[in-house]
Amino acid sequence: MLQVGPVNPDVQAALAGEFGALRLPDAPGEQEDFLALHAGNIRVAVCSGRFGVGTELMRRLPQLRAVVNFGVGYDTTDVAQARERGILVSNTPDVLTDCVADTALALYLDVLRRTSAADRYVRRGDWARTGNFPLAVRASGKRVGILGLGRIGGAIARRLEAFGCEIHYHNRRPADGVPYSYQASAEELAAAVDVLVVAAAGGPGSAGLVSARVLENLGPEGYLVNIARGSVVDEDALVPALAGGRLGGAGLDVFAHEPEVPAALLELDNVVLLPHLGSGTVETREDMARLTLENLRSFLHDGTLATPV
Ligand code: 8YV
Repeated sequence: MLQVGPVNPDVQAALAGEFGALRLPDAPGEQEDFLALHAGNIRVAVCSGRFGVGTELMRRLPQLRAVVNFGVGYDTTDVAQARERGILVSNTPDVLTDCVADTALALYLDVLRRTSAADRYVRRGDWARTGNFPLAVRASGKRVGILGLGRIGGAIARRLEAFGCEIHYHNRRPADGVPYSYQASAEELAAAVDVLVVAAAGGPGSAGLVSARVLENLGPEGYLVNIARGSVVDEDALVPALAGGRLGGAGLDVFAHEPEVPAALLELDNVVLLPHLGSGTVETREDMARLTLENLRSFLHDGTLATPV
């Protein structure tokens, strides 16, 4: 068994103890020797977050039969190759839906009502020095577009309904039985709403879906919230749009090159920046760890996964 990259502490403890997993060295220079020695014996890989079983690593593991991923997103693993070779892949759906949706709402409220910016204003002593904080934008009753109305997108939409928002969405195909307005493209979705919330899965199919044109359609009065993957947004277009006032603001939990955040964003007061903490609560991470280990034990027991992708 192989551990790829850092994983949650509970999973880590089980991997090192119960499963006696080997850890792939982080330094690329050391990986070569490690793989020369162990690659032929690896049947299961466990990974998380930014570190998956990508194209090259998967090619180097001829006996690989399962990839167990801590996290709902598995865009760092080469699922096309896995499918071709009959390698099973699991993730941790459902258990993190509420927390990630809560994070989207936190960003939504923060970027529109400017609570983090106002907090900085108080801490700087500006309230006493210069008077009241400038007025923010109303968060209730807005037109909101959900890009990717899956489990997490749906949970975000239900929360926004309670705020009296008018919900639009775009998926590849209209979803059955949802009461929201379908828009045929990301461009059309952005043109129809005040706030665009990105909840689409990452990976090659969604890369750059929030393009310069989408941002232009949102416009100077529009806002972007992203709790999905940085790759879904054209970050090279986003940063100058925010800096140049061509987009009203953004609440971002994810970035194209994590943990790097574009330096220009740090200077902007109309941007809320989080360090990819969407699922980051004690309870949810415990549930994710439990589900990861359930997948692992199930595979070792009878070759099946509890939550295959
Ligand atoms: C990370 C996430 O997996 O589930 C996902 O897809 O992005 C997160 O929950 C988590 O931060 C562990 O790295």
